[in-house]
Amino acid sequence: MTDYVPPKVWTWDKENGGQFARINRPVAGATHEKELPVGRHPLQLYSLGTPNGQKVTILLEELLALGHRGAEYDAWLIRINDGDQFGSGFVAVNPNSKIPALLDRSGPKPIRVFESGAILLYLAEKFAALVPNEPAARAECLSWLFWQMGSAPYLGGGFGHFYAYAPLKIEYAIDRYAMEVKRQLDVLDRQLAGNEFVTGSQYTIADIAIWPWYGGLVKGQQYGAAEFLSVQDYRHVQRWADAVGARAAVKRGRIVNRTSGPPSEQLHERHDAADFQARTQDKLEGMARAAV
Ligand SMILES: N[C@@H](CCC(=O)N[C@@H](CS)C(=O)NCC(=O)O)C(=O)O
Repeated sequence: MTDYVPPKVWTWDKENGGQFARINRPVAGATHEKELPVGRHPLQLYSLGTPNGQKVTILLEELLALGHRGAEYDAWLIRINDGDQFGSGFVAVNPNSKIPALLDRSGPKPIRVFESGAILLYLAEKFAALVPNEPAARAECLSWLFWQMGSAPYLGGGFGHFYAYAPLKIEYAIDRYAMEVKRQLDVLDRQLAGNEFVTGSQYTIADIAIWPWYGGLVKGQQYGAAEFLSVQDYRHVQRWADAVGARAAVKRGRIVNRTSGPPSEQLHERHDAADFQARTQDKLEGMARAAV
């Protein structure tokens, strides 16, 4: 416990520390003028390979794998630690200044879409893929999609923040969010006990939304918290995480716009399907150089 007593009126303390202190601020809007680049494809994605960013690149790779050529995309890197999300061009696409943000330039007038859940639904509807049409199946899919959108802030903003990023370890906060994250994992584990994918036998945008967060968590890729949360206990989530992670489109999508992890799992920008191949080639040449 601390002896902090909140003042009558909160004021912005720029010195409050923490990993994201440099970019956090209590006001919205652009901080500087900066146009966004535009590539040759119908879809322009401005993002970063965090779990929220991965959702969209995985869906785009799945759509391309299904043969939807209209899903060709340019994925531009938005470095949030450098404040790119506060550039005027980005704010025009997402007034909330968070990745991912999408501009669909396939029609006469560009359409902007922000919020990862909205982008998933927009693209799934646009290509009539990976979201069921039948009312009951569609309701189930949207319920799990929005479950993820509502749950992620507890996992990332709550648990992840206080366990991994906060400048001090606060037992009360870590306990509160660890409890909620374990409850969410149990919700998912029970659902997956009787279902191959989250909503049944069909792989949908619900799986695509949930996998980068909870799949990553149970596979030990989030916050270094696998042991702390006993993630091995969620057997059905583990099985599902492996199955989704083995899909070729997921393997491609999860590395787009990534700037952390092993270099072989980072493709900073994607403008062509051949970029994945080129990255592998670079890696092989790098290994050959290292071996000389
Ligand atoms: N609810 C939003 C959350 C997006 C979000 O939190 N994005 C983070 C990266 S994962 C971000 O851009 N943060 C930059 C900032 O807060 O300034 C969504 O799902 O799209």
